[in-house]
Amino acid sequence: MRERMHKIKASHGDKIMGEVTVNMALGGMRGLKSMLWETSLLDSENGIRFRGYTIPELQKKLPTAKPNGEPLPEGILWLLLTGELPSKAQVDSLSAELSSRAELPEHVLRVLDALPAKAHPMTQFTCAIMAMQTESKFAAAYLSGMHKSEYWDPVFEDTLDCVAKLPATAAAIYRRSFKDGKIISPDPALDWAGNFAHMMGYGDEGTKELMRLYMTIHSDHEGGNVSAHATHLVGSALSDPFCSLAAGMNGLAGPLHGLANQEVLKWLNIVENELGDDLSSEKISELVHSTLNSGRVIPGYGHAVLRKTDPRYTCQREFAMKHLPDYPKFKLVSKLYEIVPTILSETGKVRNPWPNVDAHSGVLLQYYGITEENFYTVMFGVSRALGVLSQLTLSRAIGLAIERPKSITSEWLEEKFGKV
Ligand code: NMX
Ligand code: MLT
Repeated sequence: MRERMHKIKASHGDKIMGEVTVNMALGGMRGLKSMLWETSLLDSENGIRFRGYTIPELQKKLPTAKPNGEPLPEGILWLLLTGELPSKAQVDSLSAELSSRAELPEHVLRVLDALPAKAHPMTQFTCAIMAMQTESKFAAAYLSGMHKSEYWDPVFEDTLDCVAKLPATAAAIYRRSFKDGKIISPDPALDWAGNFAHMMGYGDEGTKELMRLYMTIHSDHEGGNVSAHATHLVGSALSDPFCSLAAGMNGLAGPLHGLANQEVLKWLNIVENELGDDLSSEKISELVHSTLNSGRVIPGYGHAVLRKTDPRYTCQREFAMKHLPDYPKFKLVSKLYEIVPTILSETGKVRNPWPNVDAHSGVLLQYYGITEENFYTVMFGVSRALGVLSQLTLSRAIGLAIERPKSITSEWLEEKFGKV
């Protein structure tokens, strides 16, 4: 990889990739091509491709736990890290490797216990990730004075350690916040996602299959989204993977990003209560307008890059049609899909009126009994770690530089382009 990167730099280093407008600087850098992200690429029309593969392709090509089942997320971790599709034996070996690294340092649970059980699960999650930082092999190796060409190796070790420990961490948060607080030990015979469901207290096959799909599709969404970019930025200062991931997770906790899945459920519950049995288009339109008129967004709709329905929404819809076609909350989600895009388009300002991943995920979890929506972003975060930490390993392998873009002031703009 390094050799290829040197060649790309030597051959194309001074080529121009695009232009930077004032709107980009003022508008969240939308569309600005300015970072390298190898693990996935987002197309505005067709959605995410993980190392070139679409979600439907991966549902066919990645090893599964059962015949015609959902992909095992260990498979996507392998793919993101190596660029190659793994065999079932390789996925099983990675499952075993993660399982051997899964035990939590005892103090992580004590850190969690120091927080009130009603602290938001995302707050607990980032605190627990920071508590695990004591175990960072990269931080220890850096302190002992390693050569920069070797950074990737302990970053890779930390990546595996962290990914291995996140399900138990998240499950501990779930159990202390919403259940009896008793920790459920992992089942060494289970895969990474199946074990996550099991440790949360859900032993049935349906929840395990949903967890496998959920963990696969939320793993990566190219580099510019807030959680990926934050992880990347902090990692570029050679902060270790635990510090970097915690930064990303604090970004994921924002309602315009990962917390949207929680917000969707809260909003769906309000809509459901208001509607009663009346699923009429008129009544739903009224409620959508009332949310917009109160200066709030419709959670789960819109996207900074996508301009069509998110394929992650579509595959969850297909899962619902297969496993829970008559579930009333699924029917409501489907009805909203018919109505919301037209209303958002009519505002004349929403660039993408279509649903994103978060518009669907909560309803599937509700069906299987995971009804505590404040926990949903933690599940998103466990999955997102697969992508952002894989890229962090690759970033250190190819020696990407510390991030330091140039900022400007409004006076600078006026001096350059004219006083307004
Ligand atoms: N409901 C109402 N207004 C919206 C929505 C929406 N779902 N989406 C965009 N807009 C508004 C947006 O607030 C902005 O208004 P204003 O000019 O008054 O500030 C205007 O439309 C133009 O925004 P866009 O350029 O279309 O969207 P942008 O790229 O700035 O933001 C999101 C993208 C995803 C932040 C935005 O669509 C949104 O807030 N959606 C709802 C929250 C959500 O579902 N987030 C989850 C994203 C996926 N994820 O998991 O991270
Ligand atoms: C994501 O999965 O990160 C979201 O869809 C947000 C984004 O890509 O900007």
